Amino acid sequence: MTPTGSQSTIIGDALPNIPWQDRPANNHNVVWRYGKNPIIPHDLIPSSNSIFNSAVVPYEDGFAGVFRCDDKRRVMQLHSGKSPDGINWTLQNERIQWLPADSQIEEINEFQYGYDPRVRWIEDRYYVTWCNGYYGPTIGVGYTYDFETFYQMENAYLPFNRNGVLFPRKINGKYAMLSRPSDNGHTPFGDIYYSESPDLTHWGRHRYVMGSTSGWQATKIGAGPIPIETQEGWLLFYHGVLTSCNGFVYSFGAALLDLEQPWKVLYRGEPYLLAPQAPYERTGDVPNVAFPCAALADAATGRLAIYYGGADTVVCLAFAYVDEVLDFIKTNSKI
Ligand code: BMA
Repeated sequence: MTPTGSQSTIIGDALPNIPWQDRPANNHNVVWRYGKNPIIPHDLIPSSNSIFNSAVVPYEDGFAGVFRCDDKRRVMQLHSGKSPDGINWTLQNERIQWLPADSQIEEINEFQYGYDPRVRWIEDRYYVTWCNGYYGPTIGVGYTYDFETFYQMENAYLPFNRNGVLFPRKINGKYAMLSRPSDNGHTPFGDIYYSESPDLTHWGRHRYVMGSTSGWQATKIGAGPIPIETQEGWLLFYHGVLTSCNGFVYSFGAALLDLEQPWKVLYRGEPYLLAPQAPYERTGDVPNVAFPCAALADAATGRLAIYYGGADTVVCLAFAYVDEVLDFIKTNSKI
């Protein structure tokens, strides 16, 4: 495969400082790993047992993010971080203390746990969604302007739900989110749904998007990074899970969703794009997990940098060209 030229189908901003490493000459995969993975070790900050499944965005001259840091009690926490280059990170040792966005939020603002964040600039601020403990997992919603002070809004849904992923802009005048209704345990099922909201508080008009199928995505699936807008549709990286005789195995692949009606799946790649095969994906607190929560995109070159958790222990980075991902989805789709 040859690198894409200077044009790409991404609708969005150029990101000249996107972290990047060319595909090694002997690598023929559409998605390839950063040679110095993992980029964040499990003990980057003194308070953490493990750091993984985290979300980053361009911020000022560099990058910022919200990180899943399980603490040494093994409680799942969210921490803020910043980086000049998207690879070397400084994380706050203390967890994010969510402030109620308004007085009605105070009664749900008792933080139980938070994990698997997603972050995106939408209109005038950085919105964060995460799996929020409220008598079981549901989708927390909040925002920040500076990655120092964070405000919590209403939970989007009733428990139980996970993998709440906002679209980067309103669609047909409404905010839009993917999510994965679930149960209170290690859910052995799971399909992706679409919901819309006039105000990021009241969510409805729920639509089925797609479900588990076979092979690497036989047990359950869930949206990964914020969908990337392209001229051909929304590019969605998502994780898929299979149940082996040794437990769940988390890989990721991609699908293309209709721009105006994103619950309509245009193409869906049958093979995975990345499966847990590197040592840091195979070995850790939860073996055999590659779990993407963020992707940076450079509209000028079509370069993508995908951030994913390795084995529920470390943060890893992988790269791809958007046009090659789209080709892969289209030529390997049964839809
Ligand atoms: C899911 C979530 C993810 C985790 C995965 C594998 O239910 O907890 O954060 O990566 O399990 O353990």
